[in-house]
Amino acid sequence: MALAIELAVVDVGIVPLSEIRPATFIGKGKVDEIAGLVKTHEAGIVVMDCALSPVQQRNLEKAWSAKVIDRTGLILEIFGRRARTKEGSLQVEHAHLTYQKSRLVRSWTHLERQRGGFGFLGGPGETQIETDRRLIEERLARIETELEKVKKRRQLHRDSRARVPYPIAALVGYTNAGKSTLFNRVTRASVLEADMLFATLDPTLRAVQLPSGLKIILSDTVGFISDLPTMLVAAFRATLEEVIEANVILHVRDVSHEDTEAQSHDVEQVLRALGIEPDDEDRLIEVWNKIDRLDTEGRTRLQNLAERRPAARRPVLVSALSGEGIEALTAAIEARLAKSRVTFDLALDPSDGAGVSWLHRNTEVMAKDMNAEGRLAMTVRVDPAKAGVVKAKFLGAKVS
Ligand SMILES: Nc1nc2c(ncn2[C@@H]2O[C@H](COP(=O)(O)OP(=O)(O)OP(=O)(O)O)[C@@H](O)[C@H]2O)c(=O)[nH]1
Ligand SMILES: [Mg+2]
Repeated sequence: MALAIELAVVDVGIVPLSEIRPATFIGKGKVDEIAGLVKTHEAGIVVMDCALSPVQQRNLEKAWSAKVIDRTGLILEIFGRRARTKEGSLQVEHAHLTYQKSRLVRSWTHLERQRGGFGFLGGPGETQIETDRRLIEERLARIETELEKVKKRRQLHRDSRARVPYPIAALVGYTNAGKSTLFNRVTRASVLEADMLFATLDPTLRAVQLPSGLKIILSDTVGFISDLPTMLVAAFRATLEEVIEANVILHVRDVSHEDTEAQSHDVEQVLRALGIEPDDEDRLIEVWNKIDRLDTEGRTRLQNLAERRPAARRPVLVSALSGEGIEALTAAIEARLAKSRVTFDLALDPSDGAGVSWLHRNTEVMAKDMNAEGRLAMTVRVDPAKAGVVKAKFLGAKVS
């Protein structure tokens, strides 16, 4: 994760802990040892994969004369660099400030004693901590108002997209699983794809035409990670709204990763939190990615595992990098979408230009032909939600 924000890592170590020290998290001997390392390497930052209390962080910074950040701090830092849209940046800033605020509250007594009464910006009698807290709260309130506005605007976008007849397929998965690579492979577009964590922070949407001619909207999303700080889960829920509304969800897994099972489990937890049942075979497709990295034995093992699952829940083995298995994947998407879509066989008056163009705009036109009676026969497919409108507009339409 440190590499994800281009930090040059000079040393890595594991510190065995028998108990957590309230003052410094790790033991005195280790604190001294790391102080030596920081000095030798002239390191500016020490990253600790744990949750530090504000007091621990301050004590360690003092002992090492270096900046100390914990897991949440690092994730916030990465998110901050990756946010590309207005909403993304606002959400990250919101999470960051909430994090700071919680630290201010918890370190209240210490800070108050240290800086009490000397608040530069504060009114009479206001302590620094109160000023900091007030400033943070004001900024948080402003961000919330702005987020509301951005959200409303996005809802408008979504409403206009709801009028588009294309179904949505969303890519979800653990960070670095290969979602963006797969997105590119399928759309042949170019979005930021990189060997770094959280390369995609804001959802990316693209319309694609599947080999059968069916147009869908493919949505790339932010990667999941284990132990994501709760405040971030909340802040990033919004970026996953596309997923909640998707007709098909592709769960992309890096099956060449040693932790693939645990990662998959984490992703399923998040999906459940979003109200999506990971076992919903009508909506979910598991994509087992990076099979090019497996040896013959590993491949056979996975193929066997996949084949043991019932057909409706069988994962698709692919390599987003080499393109292997992509056809099977698009076929699986088609099959999944066809299940939930309603097909109509309509017979229109050939002079009904408005009707024909309405159908082209609002449905997926699968066939159009003049029939023996001189009527225009059209076969169209729509989302169940739209079936009523089609029926109402084209009375006498038969559902096939
Ligand atoms: N060998 C191999 N590498 C792959 C494959 N798919 C993706 N990668 C590599 O895995 C790394 C991560 O890929 P991304 O597509 O950025 O992953 P992501 O899931 O979008 O990651 P986040 O956006 O960070 O959540 C990149 O270096 C890709 O080149 C694959 O099928 N085979
Ligand atoms: Mg990505």
